Order: sequence, then structure tokens, then C-alpha cells
Amino acid sequence: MRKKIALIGGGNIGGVLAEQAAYRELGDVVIFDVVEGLPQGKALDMAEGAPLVGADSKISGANSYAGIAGADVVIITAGLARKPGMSRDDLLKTNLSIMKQVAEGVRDNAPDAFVIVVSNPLDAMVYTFKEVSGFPKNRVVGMAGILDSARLRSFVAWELDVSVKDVTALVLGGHGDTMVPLVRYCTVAGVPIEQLISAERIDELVERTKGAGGEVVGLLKTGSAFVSPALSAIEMAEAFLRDKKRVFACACLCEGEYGIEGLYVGVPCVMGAGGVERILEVELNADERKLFDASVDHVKELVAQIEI
Ligand code: TXD
Repeated sequence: MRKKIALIGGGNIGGVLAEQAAYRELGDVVIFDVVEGLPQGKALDMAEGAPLVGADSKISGANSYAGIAGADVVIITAGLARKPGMSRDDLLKTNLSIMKQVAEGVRDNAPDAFVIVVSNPLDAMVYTFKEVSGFPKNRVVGMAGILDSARLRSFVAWELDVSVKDVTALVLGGHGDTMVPLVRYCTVAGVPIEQLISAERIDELVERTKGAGGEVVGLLKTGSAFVSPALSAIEMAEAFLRDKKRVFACACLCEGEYGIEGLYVGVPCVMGAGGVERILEVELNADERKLFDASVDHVKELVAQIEI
């Protein structure tokens, strides 16, 4: 019996999510969207391509939440994406009302699901889903730091002309301009990058990481990055479905960890069949702690604007 993966939002990211989940045979896939025909059309197209990749996952589309009944994993991308000149925070008002609606739909139709929130502003959206749905904290997580870490890994790999597979990185804090790439924990096969790249160049790569989302938005002009975010969320879903105990930077509900009380913030966590199984508290030096605290303060300000 295959697992069931529900994608709430069948847009740019939702489409890549559906394709990756189905063609990797992570489970049967249902795409939910409010636009009539959009999820059904994308699902039918992907299903007709399945023989070419040998995947037997069922793929379907729905405009009713009944279609997601009993889902094991729910990945939420419903909401507006940024346009050039917009910050992630600019999306708050519109996406907040959407997220409340989505949270009720998921709560009522997939009450046992592991939920990965992707919609921006991420830290506020995942908090909203948790508050409205009432799901336990291990089953509600935000996708952010894993993507930001992948971006830094790419920039370091390109700089040194090494395999992306051998670069590890951790980007913590809020998913926005105040994110905290932890240079001390970025390595190439265990070798700290500070031994391989000049301090000035590292600063440039860190700044590019923080602005990477905006860089893609500026180039695309009609929307934001969608392949790398989808791949990031799929890694998280796979870690849950296959109990892989992966360690990712994700937006997790901190209740005392890092001195944070009751806020979703990007921190390293262990992800497996129990969802967010535990948060890893890594040592932060004074400079890192100052940046992290400033990022947490920004998340607090954002969340303070939310009326559930
Ligand atoms: O790292 C991250 N977390 C971010 C997240 C990385 C990139 C993009 N990030 C955010 O994901 C982005 O700012 C958006 O808030 C979401 C989705 O981005 P995407 O590029 O997929 O946006 P689209 O293509 O506009 O798709 C959004 C879909 C679209 O098909 C709408 O019809 C649908 O959401 N939508 C809804 N679905 C269900 N229910 C409701 N109410 C609804 N409203 C819109």
C-alpha cells in the first residue's frame, strides 16, 4: 500500500513537487488547488509521462479537500510568490488568509499528516499552520534553511570546482535577509572552507546566499525560484517517509531550544518517521549568536503581526 502525498498548491513549486514525488515513487500523489482544472491537468500530464520513467505512483488532481483525505504527507505551497522589488514579508497579509483556509482544510481531511510548509513568508506561515491546525510540533515544519544551505553549498562548490556532494553547510535563523549562514560549519569533505577560501570571498558567498532568492526573482521577473525549493521539500518528505534520520536546517517550533520560546525558527533538526524527531543545539560563538538573535527578533516582529 503506497503512502499518500498531498500537495496544497499546484503552481510552479507544486508541479515540480508532484513530478518528483511521483517519479521517485515516494507515494501516490494528489495535487490540490483552487484553480479549476489546473491540478487535474498537471496530474494527467505527469501520469501520462509515467511509463517513460517506469513509475507506478498514482497522480491525481482535486479542487476539493476531500481529495487529500488520509494523506500521510502534506506539502503546502499555496499562496502568492514574490515579484521583483517585493520582500518575502510583503506576502504576509494575502498568504496569511490563504494559510488559515489551508490549515482548516488539512486539519479536517488529513489529521494525521506530516506537514511541510513552503509558502512565504515562511516563518510566519508555518507558525500560522501550527496555530490553526493544532497539529503536534513534530508534524509541522517549515522548508527554508535546507534550501538556503543548498544555495551556499552550490556557491562554495562552484568557487572551488569541487563536487556539490562534498560540501556541507548550515544556514539558520529566519528565512529572509537576516538568515545566518554559519561559515564555521561549512566544510568541503570536513575541511572548513576558511582553510580553502579567503575571508573576503567567503563574505561575498555569504551575501550571495542571503540574496539568492531575490537574485532568481530578479531574473525570472514573473515569480520566484521553484525547482530548488521543490527539491528541498522532497528531501524532507523522503526523510520522513523512509525514516532516514537526515539532519537538515528547517523551521522548527523551538520551546526552549536556543533560548527561544514558542517560535518557528530555522535550526538543525533530525528528520525521520517521527517527523521533526529532535532539534540539535549547535554551539554558536558570540558573533554568530548576535546574528542569530537578530534574525529571531525579526521573526518575532513578523509573527507579532499575525492575528489567528
Ligand atoms: O524557501 C521557501 N520556503 C520559498 C517559498 C522558496 C520559494 C518560493 N516560496 C513561496 O512558495 C512563494 O513565495 C509562494 O508563497 C509559495 C509558492 O510559490 P510558487 O512559485 O509555487 O507560486 P505559484 O506558482 O503562484 O503557485 C501557488 C499556487 C497557485 O497555483 C494558486 O492557485 C494556489 O497556490 N493557491 C491556492 N491553493 C490552495 N488553496 C488556496 N487558498 C490557494 N490560493 C492560491
